[in-house]
Amino acid sequence: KQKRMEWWTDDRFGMFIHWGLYSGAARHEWVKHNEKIDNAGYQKYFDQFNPDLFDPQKWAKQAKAAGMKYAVLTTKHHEGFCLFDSKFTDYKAPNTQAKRDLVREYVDAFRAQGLKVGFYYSLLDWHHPDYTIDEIHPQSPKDKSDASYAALNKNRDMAKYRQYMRNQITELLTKYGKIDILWLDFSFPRKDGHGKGKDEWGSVELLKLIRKLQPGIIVDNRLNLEEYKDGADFETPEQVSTAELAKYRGKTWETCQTFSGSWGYYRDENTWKTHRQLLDLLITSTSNGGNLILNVGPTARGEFDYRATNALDSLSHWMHANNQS
Ligand code: JFZ
Repeated sequence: KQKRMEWWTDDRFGMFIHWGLYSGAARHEWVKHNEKIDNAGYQKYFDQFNPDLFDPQKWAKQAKAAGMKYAVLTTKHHEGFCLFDSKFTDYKAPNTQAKRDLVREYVDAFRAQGLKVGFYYSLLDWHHPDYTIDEIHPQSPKDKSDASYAALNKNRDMAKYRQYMRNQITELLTKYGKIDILWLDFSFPRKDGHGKGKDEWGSVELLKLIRKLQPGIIVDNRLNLEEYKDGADFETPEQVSTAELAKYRGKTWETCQTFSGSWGYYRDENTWKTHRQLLDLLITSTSNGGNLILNVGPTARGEFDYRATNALDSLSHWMHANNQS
C-alpha cells in the first residue's frame, strides 16, 4: 500500500471534473433529486446533450498549467448517465448527439499531457430500474413507512444492480489501460434501513474485483469499508475549511473542494472562491500532509466556465512565479 501511494502523496494536487446531463440544467449535479424529477422529466437533458465544444486536450493543458498532476472524471454520477460506451446500458454518451465515448477522449488527452488518470463512479444510480428507492432517491416516498418503500421497490432488485456495477467497473478498468485512481461515491447507511451501506453495494466483492483488475490502483474510502483490511487508500474530507484540515495530519487524505459550492456546472451560483482562497486551500492541504483535488464543472457544451478558467489561470501564474510548474 505504501508503495502504490508514493506518486499520489508526491503529486499532491489534482483536478476533479463533474460532467454529465445535470451540466445542461446548470443548477447543481443533484438537480434530479432536489427537484424530484423522474426519468421522463429528465429525458430532455439527454436529448439536448451535445458537447460540441468538448476539447479534452485543452482541459488537460489547463490542469497541467495550474500545477495539477492528476485528474478524476465522473464516468457516471448519481443521475446514472454514463460518459463512456458501456455494453450494459443505453443511457450513455454514444447514444446522445455526442455519438462517442467521452471517457476515452479524456483518458487519451490527460495521459498525453503526462497527468495521472482517475475515474469517479457513483454507487448511487437514480436511473437504473433495479436500484432500490431509498431516503435520498428523487422518487423517495413522502410517507417514510416501510410499507411505502416496499411498494415502490417490489420490482427492483439490488442484486441485479450490484452485478451492473461490477460489469461497468470491469469495463472501466479493462478497456482504458492503466487507471490510477478509482473514486467511488458513496455510502449512507441508515438505522431505519432505507439507506445503503457496504452490504447493499457489495463493497468487499467490488473492492476485490478492483484490486484484481488493477493491482496498482488507488481507491477512496466511500465504500463504507473502514474496518476491512486494505479497504481504502485515502480519506476524503469534503468541502472542509482550511482550519479543519490540520485534524487530518498523519493520515493519508485528499480534500475535495469546489470553485463555487456545487460540483456540477451551476451557472447562476455566486459563491466563487477568490484566487487567494484557492491558494490557501492548496497550501494548507499540502502543509498538513494531504492532497487537494479542485473541481471544475464544465458546461454541457464541454467548456470550462470563464470563472473556472480565470481561477486556473491565476493558479498557473502563481505556480510559474514560484517556479513550481
Ligand atoms: C458526493 C456527491 O453527492 C456530490 O455530488 C459530489 O460528487 C461529491 C464529490 O461527493 O457528496 C458527498 C459524499 C459524501 C459525503 C458528503 C458529500 N460525506 O461523506 O460527508
